[in-house]
Amino acid sequence: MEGTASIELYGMRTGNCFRAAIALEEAGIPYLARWYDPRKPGDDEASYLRLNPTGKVPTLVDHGATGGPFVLTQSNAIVLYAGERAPDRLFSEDSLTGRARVFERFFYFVTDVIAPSHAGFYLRSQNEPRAVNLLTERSLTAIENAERFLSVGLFMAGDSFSIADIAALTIVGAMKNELPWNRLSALKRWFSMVQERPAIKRGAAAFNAPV
Ligand SMILES: N[C@@H](CCC(=O)N[C@@H](CS)C(=O)NCC(=O)O)C(=O)O
Repeated sequence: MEGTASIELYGMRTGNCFRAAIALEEAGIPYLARWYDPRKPGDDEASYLRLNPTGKVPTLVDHGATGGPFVLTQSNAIVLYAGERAPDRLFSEDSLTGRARVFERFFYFVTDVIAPSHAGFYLRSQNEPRAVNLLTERSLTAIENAERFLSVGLFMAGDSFSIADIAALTIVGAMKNELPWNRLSALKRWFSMVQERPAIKRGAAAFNAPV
């Protein structure tokens, strides 16, 4: 999102970076997407490592934060930061229990779906096919089990869009070719619906024309 951006988001075209960009878009927070590829860091490497010593993406820098520039280096922390700034848009419910449900579903996707999938991605590079298959199956089963969330509400945590949908969207998108869509009618309906959201389209394209 263009505008008076005091926020820079460094990243590239990966699920973790999309999640961060989509959260900023859905929250209506202006930011500047800055391309950084950890595998081809070039001359920017030293300055990037000062921001994020792991060398990974995404990294958010909020130049307008109280007390000076504020740096965040975990995609899901960036999602929560965006949510804190626009709770009505991203935490969906204002009741204690409604908000707890949003966090339950958000962490379901982060810990039970995204984490095993990322571990599997690493093990693929270590030539561990059996472990990769086990972890991939675990992620896919957890996505299939999310069908029940959608049988009682339009979105992952009820009838309003929330950070739970952002966490779900990026990993369902990444694993879409491996999912048994014929037995996931609610997930199919949800996936088509959320992909049409303008903020999601903008977030998914944030690193298409990098600065
Ligand atoms: N837990 C971190 C993971 C970040 C991460 O692994 N980023 C990948 C791209 S999706 C990366 O930068 N990989 C390059 C590398 O490991 O050198 C997050 O969610 O932000």
